[in-house]
Amino acid sequence: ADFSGKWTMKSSENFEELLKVLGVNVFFRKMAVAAASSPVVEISQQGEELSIKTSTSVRTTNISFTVGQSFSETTVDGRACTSFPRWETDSKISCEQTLQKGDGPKTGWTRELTNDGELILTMIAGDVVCTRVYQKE
Ligand code: RET
Ligand code: NA
Repeated sequence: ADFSGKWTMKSSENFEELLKVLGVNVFFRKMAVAAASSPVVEISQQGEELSIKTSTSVRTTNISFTVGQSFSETTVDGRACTSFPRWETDSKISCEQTLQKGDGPKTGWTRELTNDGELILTMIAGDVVCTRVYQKE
């Protein structure tokens, strides 16, 4: 699968609940929810290597990784973690995160390309699954 492209978000479920279970207070939660309502995601992929830039007005993240190799990133609430991405199917990457310091709910994400050409991002924390659907710009 090739995730490359510029993606805009079409729907989002449970993003605020995700931040809540991670312990983000209501003030920062509302700020984050507002900003995260119109993210732009740019992905470039060459084989097993992906670079993903996620931009919002208050926070932009850049990650680069090779599927099958661990890398450092941050959880959605901004804590340093070690991530291990792997192919769950040939069109879905599943990533487990381990906090570098302290503890908290178990976190991770998945990114999947659908047959309709959509990108589905899930972010997981404890029992909460946030699902965000993107389409190519
Ligand atoms: C934190 C907490 C501190 C205050 C703010 C935050 C903002 C987070 C944002 C996250 C966006 C994530 C996206 C993910 C994938 O689609 C770090 C929660 C303002 C804006 C767009
Ligand atoms: Na998003």
